[in-house]
Amino acid sequence: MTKWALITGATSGIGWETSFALAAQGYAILATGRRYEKLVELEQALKKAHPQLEVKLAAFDVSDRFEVSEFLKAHAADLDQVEILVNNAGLAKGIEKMQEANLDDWEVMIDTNVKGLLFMTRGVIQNMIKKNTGHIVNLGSVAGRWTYPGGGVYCATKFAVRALSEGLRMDLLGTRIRITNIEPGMVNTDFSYVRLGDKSKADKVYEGMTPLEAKDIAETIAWCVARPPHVNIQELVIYPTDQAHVGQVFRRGDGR
Ligand code: NDP
Ligand code: 8X3
Repeated sequence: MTKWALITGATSGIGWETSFALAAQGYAILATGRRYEKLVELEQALKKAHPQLEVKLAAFDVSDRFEVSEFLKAHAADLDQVEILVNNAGLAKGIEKMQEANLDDWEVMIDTNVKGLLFMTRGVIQNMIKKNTGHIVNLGSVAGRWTYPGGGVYCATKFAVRALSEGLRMDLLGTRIRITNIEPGMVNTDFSYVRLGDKSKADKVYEGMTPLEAKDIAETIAWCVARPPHVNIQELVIYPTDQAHVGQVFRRGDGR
């Protein structure tokens, strides 16, 4: 029977690359995100790399409970075969201090990074329990372990991802379902552009240093998934070599 990997936020960055990494391991890909045209682009690229690959697409907003439930209904048969869920859809908005930040940005971050992850998890978990197999990979962040100025609410959402991953492992103990929380440092994707809304400001984030690439995280996810069934990589912090800590980045030209 075909095993499917359901990936949220597959239209860009880490989710896009994870689709290729899991396709290379033989998983059929159920790719989701809001931008349908990007999903179509992804499908074409995946099929070019793996002509026999089964790919399905679904465009919806993970933070919208109604849209998630429509997706779950429409794909009920596919969900029976989902072995891997990668809860990757997520974002940061703004870098303002909490006393000045935009309330809409807070809601978008909390709704997407926390509620979206919960809606998707709840949607697949019953089937995984029935089959007594499955692996949920959550995209946390180093921001889910350490806070930085101007990042309080984004960090809170990623602290929540860590707590939810831990809680799921506890509630699912005794099943064969694995839960992994991947916690990357700086990865060069659309993340900073989405956060800052300005290309030159986004480019500056990675200036003079070598960030991680989305492929680095995708390969890490694929490695976690490929461990034998009795091995669960619970949490994995992955920084670029040029980053020692959330607020400590080495930039060439720093005088060292
Ligand atoms: P990108 O901006 O490149 O990708 C984010 C993805 O999330 C897009 O595919 C986007 O798709 C999707 N997405 C955002 N909001 C929603 C929504 N409401 N419903 C459905 N899909 C949504 O960023 P990254 O690849 O870097 O980010 C992926 C994950 O990794 C995020 O959870 C992020 O917090 C985390 N992360 C990123 C780090 C980094 O430095 N880049 C470091 C640590 C963690 P679309 O717009 O089509 O909906
Ligand atoms: C993204 C990494 O350090 O920009 O989660 O918050 S950071």
